[in-house]
Amino acid sequence: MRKPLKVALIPGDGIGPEVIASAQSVLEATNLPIDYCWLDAGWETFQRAGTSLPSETLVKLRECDGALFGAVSSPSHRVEGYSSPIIAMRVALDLYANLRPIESTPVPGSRTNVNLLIVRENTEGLYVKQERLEEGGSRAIADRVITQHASERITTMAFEQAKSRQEQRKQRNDTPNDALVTVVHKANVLRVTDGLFRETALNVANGYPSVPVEEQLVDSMVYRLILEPERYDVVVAPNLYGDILSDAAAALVGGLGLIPSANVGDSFVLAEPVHGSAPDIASQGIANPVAAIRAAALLLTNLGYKSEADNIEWAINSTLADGPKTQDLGGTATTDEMTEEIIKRMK
Ligand code: GGG
Repeated sequence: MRKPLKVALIPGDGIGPEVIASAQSVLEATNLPIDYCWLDAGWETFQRAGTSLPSETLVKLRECDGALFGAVSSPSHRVEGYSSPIIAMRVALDLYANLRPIESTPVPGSRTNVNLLIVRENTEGLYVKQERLEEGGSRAIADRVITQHASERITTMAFEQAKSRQEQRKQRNDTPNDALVTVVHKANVLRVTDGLFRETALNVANGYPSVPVEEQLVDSMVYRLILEPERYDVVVAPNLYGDILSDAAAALVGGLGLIPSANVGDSFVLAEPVHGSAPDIASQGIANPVAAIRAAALLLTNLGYKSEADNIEWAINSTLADGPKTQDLGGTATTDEMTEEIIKRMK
């Protein structure tokens, strides 16, 4: 018998606790042996404990096989001593790739034939948060760091994902079978930083002659993504571009309430919904749990439990097609009702 998985649950703020509770119920319904470890992080943790990421959280996280994070509401204004815990966790655990699958869903308004993966660099760019004020506060500067090392490993991840997606399509006899990696940058303006990202990415591409590659400026990428999302397969981008592109892409397939992500490193995975903490609907029991449940499925896939993950995905799509739906999808179901329906439909 396999030893139980140890999964950390970090609910965070706003709707985080509600959707993580749903994801845990679905994980329990898989009947996999899982030991859970509840950990603190977020704005509420900061208000209570004076830190948004207690050192105990990081110590315990490292003892787990993987983690599921809810959401955080970092304030938009500067608060002395506060910094975003999710960004700190990505850096501390070297979770250098943020994988965001965007697929057509059976809900009204979703575009058809969309099946793409956004591979977002997760540790640098503007998110190094090296900001300062000059000239008595009238000039604000942010350093934007791009390294060859991070650009190389994120692009390698993108090409490896493209190869494995191609293999899966072949096995399912899906058409079209074409892999494509789109490298997103703005090297025509940011010649040094995005220039290094572009050059490094295209060098990595040379090692994958069987996977076609193209490059796209980030502004035209947004335009083309909205015009013809079905032409994309794997999209790799520096940190902030990847973040913005994935919210835009979510809007094409039913909204942020449906989209999961996995922060992946060489030895750890932390999955989370792409959405934030939605404080306007927190504690009302009406949040859409699907993105968090999908994040749980992504976690299982990354931990080697693909058939359990596929079962969860199947039950979600079946529920989205003809089951009760939460308000963001035009229905009246509560978080619990939608979760229970998904569990009921799992095989
Ligand atoms: N589950 C993803 C999430 O919480 N997104 C919002 C986010 O990343 N915010 C950054 C922050 O508030 O620190």
